[in-house]
Amino acid sequence: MRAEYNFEDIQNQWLPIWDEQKPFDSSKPGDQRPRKYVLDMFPYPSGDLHMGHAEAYALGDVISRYWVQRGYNVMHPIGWDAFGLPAENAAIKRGLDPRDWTYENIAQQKASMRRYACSFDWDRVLETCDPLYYRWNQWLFLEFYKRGLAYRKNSNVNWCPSCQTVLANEQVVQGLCERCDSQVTKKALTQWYFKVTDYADRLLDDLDGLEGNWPSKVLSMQRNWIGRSHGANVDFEIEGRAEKVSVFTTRPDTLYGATFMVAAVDSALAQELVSETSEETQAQFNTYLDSVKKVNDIDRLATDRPKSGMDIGRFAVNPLNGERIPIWVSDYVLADYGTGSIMAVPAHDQRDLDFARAMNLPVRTVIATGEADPVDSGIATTGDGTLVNSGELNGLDKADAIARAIEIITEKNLGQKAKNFRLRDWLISRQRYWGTPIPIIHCEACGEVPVPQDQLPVELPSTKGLDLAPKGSSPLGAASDWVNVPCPKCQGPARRDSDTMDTFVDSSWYFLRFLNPKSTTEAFSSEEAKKWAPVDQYVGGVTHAILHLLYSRFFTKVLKDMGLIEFDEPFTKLLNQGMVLMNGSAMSKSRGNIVRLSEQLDIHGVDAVRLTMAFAGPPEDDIDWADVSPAASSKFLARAWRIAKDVSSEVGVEASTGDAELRRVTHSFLVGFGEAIEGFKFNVGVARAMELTNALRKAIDSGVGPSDPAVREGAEELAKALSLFAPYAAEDMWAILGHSQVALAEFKTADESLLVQETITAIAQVDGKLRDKFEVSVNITETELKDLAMSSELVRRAIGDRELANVIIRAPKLVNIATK
Ligand code: ANZ
Ligand code: ZN
Repeated sequence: MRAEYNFEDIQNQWLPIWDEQKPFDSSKPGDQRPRKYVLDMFPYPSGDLHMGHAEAYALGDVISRYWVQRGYNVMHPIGWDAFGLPAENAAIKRGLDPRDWTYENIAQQKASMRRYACSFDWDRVLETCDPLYYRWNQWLFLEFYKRGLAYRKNSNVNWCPSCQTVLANEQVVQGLCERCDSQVTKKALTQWYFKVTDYADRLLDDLDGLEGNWPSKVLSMQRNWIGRSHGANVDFEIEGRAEKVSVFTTRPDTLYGATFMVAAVDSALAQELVSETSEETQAQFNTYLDSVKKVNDIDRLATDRPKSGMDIGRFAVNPLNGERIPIWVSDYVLADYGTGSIMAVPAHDQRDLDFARAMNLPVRTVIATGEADPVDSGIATTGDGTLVNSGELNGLDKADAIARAIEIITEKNLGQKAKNFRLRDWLISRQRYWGTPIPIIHCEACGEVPVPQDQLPVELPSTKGLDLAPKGSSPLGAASDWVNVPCPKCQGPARRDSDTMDTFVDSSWYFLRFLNPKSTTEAFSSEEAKKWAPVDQYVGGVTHAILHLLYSRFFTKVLKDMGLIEFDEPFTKLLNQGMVLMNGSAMSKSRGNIVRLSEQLDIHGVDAVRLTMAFAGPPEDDIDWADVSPAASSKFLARAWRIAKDVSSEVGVEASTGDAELRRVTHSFLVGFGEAIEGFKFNVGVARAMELTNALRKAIDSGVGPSDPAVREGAEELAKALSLFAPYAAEDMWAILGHSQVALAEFKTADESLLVQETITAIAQVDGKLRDKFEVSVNITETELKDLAMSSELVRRAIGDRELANVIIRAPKLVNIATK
């Protein structure tokens, strides 16, 4: 046995033993333990593990290990989100195959995870770039296609000129490409979409069921992203046009206040309306349209942007009051939201008011809200009030007027109740190599033909002879042997679709693939899903709070409708860990503040780094590595380790004969520790373990002594608890205490009878007279006792309005108050 705590020796001893023992194997035949599924968001193999991974996996491990030690069969798998641009860009830069780059990084990360003692089930592993995995992306795509949930359309899409690929709305951050920060532009392209909007209502409504189990911030981000609004579509007649134009409004109550109409400048309607105007107007329109194409949607909607637009000289007729209003085109109305045109009510809508003021258009108040006049103040009034200037709506309040207006337009066939979502369909095709090929063949005679099942997977061709550099169309298009195939239907010449799928497709269902990751006959087993899914606890960064979670939720609902699973939501509970910072800012090469994990592990050891991550604060907070002390963690671990060394009683000695006070400390530790971990207060859990360590040290060094059975009991529970944070030290302590495999050692159940604290009667005197009595714990502090006395009605009455001269406290028995 080693004489001193030495993390390096301990790591070297236990790592190979664990590799053989496989304590986290979750598919042992006949395993009767209840099941739990704990999942960490899988990493992108961009290089070796960094401090961020170290935090995420340390925290995920606390939860996973905890439930194992509470007697559960925990499934805790790991995989790699292995497709995507960084591999491809690295490959282009260094002339490598993206496969080699990716698998080298995976091997490196895997080795680091093992060393880091992640409690993964190493028999449940996947890589999304493996044809064994992505063939099921293709299968799912075709299932979606059958159901009309995968479709192709031509539209103006976000285009990154530098990555030379389309981007989903979600990948455009403040007008810039999420990956390379270039200004994103619009381009008309035919692309593949998943019809997420079919599920918008369910995606929104089911969030209510996650309340309390997901961070409320994430729930509200999801809600905003889906963005449902209720209102009406109202039909306006257009002079000189047979069909009416429908506008979406959330405020049909303000119909009488509509003083002009605005069509999105880039809408089909605008094109059509302008085509019947003078050449001069058309030329002016085209110039304006060209300038707008450079602006992205977010900027277009910004209220603080100067308004632009033009009067196209045509007129609409208000369906309620027959008023003739001019039609304008502008960029502040979006072509693909609602109907692409609006009725403008400048008195009660700020953007309309800004526009009216800029263009000198009339403003008419139709609801008296008591706010300042919008014409004078420049601020639209949006509050509740009484309808005015509004014919049959006059006198109603806002809510009643909305309801009444909808009734009227419905009765008169002028429109109907409507709702709209901010959520758009998900653009999934990418013009890049390193992704899942879209399993469709284009035939001139037959059109889109799905690749037959027995020809899946459509594997990526080799990169030999392919130029991967971005050029606006997929590099796969140039792989002529691969791309030219006979049509599966008519055998005529046809071409494979050369786009690949957005990698968010890969991560939308991977949690199900872990159920049987090597299956060649199905995407996942519905039988296994009944046993394990949904994921009980999901752990990962808040950066994935919108898209990844939304898409996984969408897939889950589709899979349920396909009859493959029985639940609606993939992740029952969600924990978002914070980030690891250095000196107040995110680590980055340009700042030169990167802390290397491998270096930290070399200096402090795995356990100290993991413990530091857990102890730094609540998991959702950021950790500043400059403010924490892995050296102190290491010192603490040495202290705890020495407790195990000092225990001198026999293994299996009866604890009940041990020191009663120490037993009370250990058993109340068990309660407090469990509560802390289950409530995600891992830092509190560590603090409790430190308290137990101190109590044990004191007991060993004082009268109780190292041979007392209560010392062994405490030391054993301490080793089990530390196993969550510092698995190496804990395993070593556990071995010193005469056992093996601490990772599977279940916590003792706290003995209630030991928890009752002794109480005593305390008295409060005022000027020598007994005034009140309290039942208090023998451990009550002076302040607690004083507060108790001072809040007593009887004591306060006895003091009256006299000033206090002196208060003497003798905890736990006496408070003596003297007045002047
Ligand atoms: C008249 C009105 C009066 C409006 C009023 C608001 C206040 P949300 O809540 O985001 O759904 N709108 C409709 N389609 C639009 C488009 N394609 N681009 C830009 N704006 C559009 O907003 C719905 C409101 O935004 C609609 O209700 C419409 O203006 C505008 F006192 O109609 B409202
Ligand atoms: Zn054909």
